[in-house]
Amino acid sequence: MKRALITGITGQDGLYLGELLTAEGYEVFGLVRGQNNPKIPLVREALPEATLLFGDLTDTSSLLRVLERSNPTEVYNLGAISFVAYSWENASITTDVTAKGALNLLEAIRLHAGNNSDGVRFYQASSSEMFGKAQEVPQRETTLLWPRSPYGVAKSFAHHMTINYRESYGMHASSGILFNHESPRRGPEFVTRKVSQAVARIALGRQDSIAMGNLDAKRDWGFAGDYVRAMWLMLQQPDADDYVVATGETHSIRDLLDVAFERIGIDDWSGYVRYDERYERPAEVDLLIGDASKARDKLGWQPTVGFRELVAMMVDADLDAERAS
Ligand code: NAP
Ligand code: F7E
Repeated sequence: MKRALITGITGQDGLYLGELLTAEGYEVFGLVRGQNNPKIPLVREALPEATLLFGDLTDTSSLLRVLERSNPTEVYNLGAISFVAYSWENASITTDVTAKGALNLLEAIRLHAGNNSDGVRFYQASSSEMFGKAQEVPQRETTLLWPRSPYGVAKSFAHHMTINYRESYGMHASSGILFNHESPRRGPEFVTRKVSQAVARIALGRQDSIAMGNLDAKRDWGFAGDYVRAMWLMLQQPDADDYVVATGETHSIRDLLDVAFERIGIDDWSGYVRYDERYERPAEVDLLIGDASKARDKLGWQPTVGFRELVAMMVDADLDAERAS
């Protein structure tokens, strides 16, 4: 039986990946931080067979202990401080977790596996945020990185460190450069979920308006359930590599508002959206659109959920959740 260790199992992608790996017959282990993590019941409900092990990406000895206990054949490093806006206010802890945490884990795997470090396959959750002030449209694996946030800088460090461990020690270490991916499990701080939750509450008369920042930024949004399959496919290849995972379509925040409000029968949302400069960022990423042709050709991966379907799925799920509350 294959054994997988997932860091960040309490997050959006960790839950979808855990479900995928369980369905593929893996024994799943998840790293969970904190002495009383409030998301444990959620993980236990979604992944009743997974074993949860306690540790923290900033604590290398805890990672060594978790590796010994799980003895994984595949390690997926999804753990990170992942909210870009937060990373300016908390640049140092973002660097400790999102950048150095990846190095801690790579080093722990090398120490744990000894001469057999190519026997443990490693996935690093890299991000389109590394492209930042995009130097090419669409962005591909070879596009110059120009991160615009402490989060993007931290992810760029972890991406290069993953490549370095592959080249230095022959580790089967792959980096997935994933563009924004969303779902009903998305954290409420991210723009898609913020909008789907607010729109559901507006439909039910429980909220009057939403306060938003820059409506002109454009993102390549896909469905998280599709994207975790790409992570898994990367680790099934004979050789480790780096892959862009994206839909190849881009939409503005205005488009997101159009589709979300349309779902509840409102064509003109201007009276429901307020501008609030607190949601502006010190430096913005204006346009992201990915070229995932390498993932399509080498992994046989392609997205199954389009933008309108994704937004409708999220609004519907939040309407159901609101009605049940
Ligand atoms: P998420 O929902 O924010 O989950 C992040 C996970 O990291 C949570 O499980 C969190 O645990 C864990 N974590 C935070 N600090 C940690 C620490 N010190 N030690 C161990 N674990 C820690 O993120 P996601 O959307 O699932 O994304 C998964 C990964 O892909 C992240 O690395 C993210 O940066 C990256 N990524 C995401 C996207 C996207 O669009 N979703 C795109 C590209 C890359 P707690 O629950 O305890 O906080
Ligand atoms: O912002 C604009 C904001 O926070 C998207 C993370 O998963 O994807 C995510 O990072 C855009 C930005 O995601 C609001 O300025 C306007 O331009 O949903 P977001 P993100 O920053 O793209 C990448 C790929 C990751 O790797 C990250 O981990 O929306 N925006 N008004 C707003 N954003 C938020 N959150 N809230 C607003 O009110």
